[in-house]
Amino acid sequence: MSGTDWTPWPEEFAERYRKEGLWAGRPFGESLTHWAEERGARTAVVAPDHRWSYADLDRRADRLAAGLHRAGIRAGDHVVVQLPNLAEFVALLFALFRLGALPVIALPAHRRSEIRYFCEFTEAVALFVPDVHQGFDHRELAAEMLAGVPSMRHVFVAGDPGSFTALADVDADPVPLPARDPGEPALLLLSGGTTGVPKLVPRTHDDWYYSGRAVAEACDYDSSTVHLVTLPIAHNWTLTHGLMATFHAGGTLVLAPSADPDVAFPIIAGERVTDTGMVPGVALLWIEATEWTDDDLSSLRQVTIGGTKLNPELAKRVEPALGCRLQQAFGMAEGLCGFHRGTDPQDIRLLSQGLPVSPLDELRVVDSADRDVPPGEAGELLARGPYTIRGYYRAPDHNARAFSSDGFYRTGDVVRLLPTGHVVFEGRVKDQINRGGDKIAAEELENHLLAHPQVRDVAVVGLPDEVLGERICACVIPKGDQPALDDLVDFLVERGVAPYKLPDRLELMESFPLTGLGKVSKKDLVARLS
Ligand code: J2J
Repeated sequence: MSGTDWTPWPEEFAERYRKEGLWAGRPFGESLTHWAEERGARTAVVAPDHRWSYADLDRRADRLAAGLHRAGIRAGDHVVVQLPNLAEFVALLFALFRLGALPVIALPAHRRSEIRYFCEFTEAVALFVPDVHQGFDHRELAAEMLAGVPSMRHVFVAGDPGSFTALADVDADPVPLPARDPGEPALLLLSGGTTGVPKLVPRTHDDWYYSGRAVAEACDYDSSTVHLVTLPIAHNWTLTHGLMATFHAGGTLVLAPSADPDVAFPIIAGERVTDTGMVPGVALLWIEATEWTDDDLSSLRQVTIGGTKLNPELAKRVEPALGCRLQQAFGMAEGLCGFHRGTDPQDIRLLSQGLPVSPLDELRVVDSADRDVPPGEAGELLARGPYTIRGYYRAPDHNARAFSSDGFYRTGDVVRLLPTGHVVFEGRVKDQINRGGDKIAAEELENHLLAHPQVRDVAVVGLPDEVLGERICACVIPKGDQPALDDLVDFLVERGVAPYKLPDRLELMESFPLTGLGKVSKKDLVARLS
């Protein structure tokens, strides 16, 4: 990746992270080789498509890397990976790390609007998709990308490939590949986002490996850990807390196709799952399901809840219902994450969202003029540290706003710090909606809606919701005939917007309340509509 595409840590910070032993200086491809030598036959991945030992995974990653190399994919190429929870996703990730091709990790729910942007913006040469997932034929979308994106040359399909190449057939005898630089980006994650177009998060081998290790330590993972992933594996949270932390500890990663208790509970019983992560809405479903299920959940040691704030009343029900320890977690694709520790007392685990995982995480809580607030008071969280990025991919203008001049990431989250260092989430200053853990940038949705012929102006806000935390409300000043919610939803679907971004509610208005500076006051809109 070229020097203008991403922002490395200043040398004095990089040196300190190396000297303190946080950055291991080992690229991921090599880590897997090392794990396979050490652990051989131990089970690494269990998924609907395969059950692989560490040695199997290592072999498959090698053969896949060689097959992709034969197809013409090279170090420095960008590729877009949009795969659900399959073992092949894990092998592909390591194959790409070995090749030095940079994956953009898209969510299975993304559609034409997002995928096209990722492909064009990164000049991707390949797209990896499932055949049909949750009723959507990804091969049709891939055909559009191949026809419409000039850089795109290959489509690989997990499952029935149609006219494309089956991922399962990408297989060749391993070839020598040049060593990778662990200080360079290994993958591009998606930011939750606040802007008109999504932002990409470049994570290096060094920083991302370290975050996996730090999470494994915070969660007390060891070789007996069996971690179940029910959310999409493509989320930073599941990738770090699931994949990286579990592999770091030598445990087993179990990938489930869904968080539905009917699917997940028999897997917990069958695989003797010890740990899993979920958003609060799924926790509620699971708690309710324990009343009628007789699946054996006794192997669970800990469930981790995060992504959006867990209500303390729901938090209290978790341990009695699921029979295991509750841990809360917070984090962001940009890096910083926090988890509760085994030694944290119950009140801390019920009322805070976690403790940063690294001793070298630096947190500031500031007011609107960037001054530190008095200890214990709420303000915006700024973060810097060994696994928090210093800039988004190819976004110099946005970076100037999203990072302080001394390299702190402005999270847009309003928090308060307890004397123990635990973080309590209080709200948000960023223009984003958190719908059950799915993040929606209001501006992105507003841009789409402004293109609708019956929309003169629009403001998208999150309204409080008991189960999801927030729901999406589009406030519209109409032009001509008044649009209905279905009209707007159909329009967004037609434009290829991911289903999780579709508004739940429409409010028609004649004008918007304004702030003193003449901007739309979303705070007043939310207060008026809640
Ligand atoms: C309130 N808001 C939270 C929480 C994240 C671990 C856990 C989650 C993510 C994640 C992650 C929250 N309570 N417990 O990457 O490693 C909101 C904040 C944050 C944004 C980031 C991880 N946990 N949030 O959710 O990149 O607003 O990462 O800035 O998807 O989610 O979203 P995302």
